Amino acid sequence: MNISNIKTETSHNKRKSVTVLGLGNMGAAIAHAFINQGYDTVVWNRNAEKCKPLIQAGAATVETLDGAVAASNKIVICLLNNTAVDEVLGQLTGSVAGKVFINLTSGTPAQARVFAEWAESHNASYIDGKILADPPDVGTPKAQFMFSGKSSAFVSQEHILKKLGTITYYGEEYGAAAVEFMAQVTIGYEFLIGFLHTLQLVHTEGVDLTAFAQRVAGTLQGYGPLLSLMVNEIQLGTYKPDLGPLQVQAAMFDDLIGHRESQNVETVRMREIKSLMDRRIDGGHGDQGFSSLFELLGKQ
Ligand code: FVH
Repeated sequence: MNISNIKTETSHNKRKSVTVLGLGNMGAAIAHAFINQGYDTVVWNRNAEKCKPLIQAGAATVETLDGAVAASNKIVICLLNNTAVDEVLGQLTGSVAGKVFINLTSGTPAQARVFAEWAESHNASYIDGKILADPPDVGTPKAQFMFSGKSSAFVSQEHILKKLGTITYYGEEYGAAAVEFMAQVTIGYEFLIGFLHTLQLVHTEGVDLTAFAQRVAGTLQGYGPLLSLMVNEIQLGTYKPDLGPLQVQAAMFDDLIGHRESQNVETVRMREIKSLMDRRIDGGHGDQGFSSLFELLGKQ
């Protein structure tokens, strides 16, 4: 595969060329979105086989990683994890001065800051991006993209980033998008593992899971105001008895745990909540609400 079919970076198409490093499920979806939007899209993947469908769709490719990075001023990276990103960036030998690296790989705020330092030390710019979407949604408003980094760099790339989906900018602190991403993903997993536990429980009791899931979806509608109320209580430090006083809530937990045990459903998470409640009650806060457990969840 040769580079000859790549238009050189001239002023007329400077805004219309992009390189995508990483053509897994998500990376390929991103490359397709750029191709569909008429961008001169250069693709690279460690396993070059994955370039072929993109070439058929209109992408260009090059033999080497350096060549792919040299072919555009916008380098979008979407690899399995930031260990891979570190490995790939470490393989670059050419100058990257003046380029903008847009890293869409999942990762931590600390990793974002390290890559930003790398870019700045090579006279390049860095935008950290995180994705809350499934690959088929990329290129539609359903796909949520979070970004952070220097506002000048973000604004200069906003036009192309908008082509990927609904974008939100979290500010100049390089790790800000990753903070939001990690928090949103964590809440999702925390909720969904609880949901799976409860599906096990109702399943053992012969409840129809589809109907139950619909009822849970309805109940979740009411959680918005409760989240704001709990944040307010944490900020005030007053901990009004949301969900009722802790001592009343704790009294119900022996039954909750006993019921799960009787159905051979895992009780580890319920026991963790009960022990937190007991600690708060023993500390003289039995009249406070569930939000007061917040006081026990930081470094003790
Ligand atoms: N897929 C999804 O639904 C989620 C949605 C939310 C965001 N994630 C994140 O997107 C990143 C990429 O995920 P992915 O689904 O594309 O992952 P894979 O299909 O497994 O592709 C992984 C690509 O990474 C390349 N790669 C892995 N290790 C290395 C390495 N050491 N050096 C160079 N490239 C590496 C791999 O290359 P190859 O195995 O094909 O040669 C793929 O291109 C990810 O952060 C998700 O958390 C997706």
